Amino acid sequence: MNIRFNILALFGFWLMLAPQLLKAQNPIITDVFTADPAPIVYDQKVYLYTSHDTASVSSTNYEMKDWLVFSSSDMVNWTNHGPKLSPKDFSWATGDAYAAEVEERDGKFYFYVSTFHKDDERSNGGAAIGVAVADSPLGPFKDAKGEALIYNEMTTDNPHGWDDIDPTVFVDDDGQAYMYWGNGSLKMVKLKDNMVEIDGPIHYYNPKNFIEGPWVYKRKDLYYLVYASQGEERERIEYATSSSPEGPWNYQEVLAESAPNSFTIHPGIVNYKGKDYFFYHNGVLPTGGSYRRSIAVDNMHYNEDGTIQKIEQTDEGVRPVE
Ligand code: FUB
Repeated sequence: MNIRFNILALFGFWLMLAPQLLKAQNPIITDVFTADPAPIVYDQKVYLYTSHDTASVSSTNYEMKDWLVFSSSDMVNWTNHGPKLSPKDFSWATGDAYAAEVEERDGKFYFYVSTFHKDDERSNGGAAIGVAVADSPLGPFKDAKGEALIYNEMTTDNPHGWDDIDPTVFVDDDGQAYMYWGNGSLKMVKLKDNMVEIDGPIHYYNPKNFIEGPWVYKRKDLYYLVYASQGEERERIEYATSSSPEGPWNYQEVLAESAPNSFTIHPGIVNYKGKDYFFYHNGVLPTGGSYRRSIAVDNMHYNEDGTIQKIEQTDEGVRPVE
């Protein structure tokens, strides 16, 4: 009787502790190849918007047809909601579905995407940014403008045709929205309250070693610009801070080293239930690589002065959140 009771008690104790002992595995998504993580927290869940790598093993370029959405309540178990948007949903677009990000405002979800413009009367082609909108984080998303928000001819500081990629949108406490993006240089423009029109001129910045993939957010009174940068052989992540969303941006340091088996790395940051998380992608899944990437997540820690401790990229990932 006593022995049986003790065994049952031990089993109950183990069941209670198990969630704390368990960890996710990195990469967190293993059934498809995903890249360019863009997490948001909404209604007690993390929604993770991702690029979708479909290139063959022998391919030497991207093949990216749509954007996927995943969600989780514990940062460990992720539900795949499938493709929710594609360049085909924008009448003016053609080509690949590069990095995207979703921003919620007043119950609407704005899906900012980088893709490519058709050669037409508005643009001669090249990378462009569009925005779709929905009433739910899972869509259905529809082109909010019927035309690109940013196209190649609108930015003049870089001659290459793919400099208008990787949008990230940040809404400050006073309600002003800012969009940042770029490859080769960082660009910023204010958005109107409707989130689908630009408001004023485009500003240009050259953060140290900047390549692409900006992620901008505010913590306490400090603004953070985290970005993919020129590493030794592959991209890595560096960051800068500012007392204003308009800069100037003060360079800090390398935040994450290059990701294994992937030329690119791309940041996505959230605070969920009091903990800070750093999403990125690598190429470590079987048959993975620079065009067959996979998303991982690790813990992020701030120092007292607001600087961020270097990210440790782990195989184990993070512990489940209750
Ligand atoms: O995924 C395509 C491109 O690779 C993204 O737009 C960049 O940030 C890099 O991750």
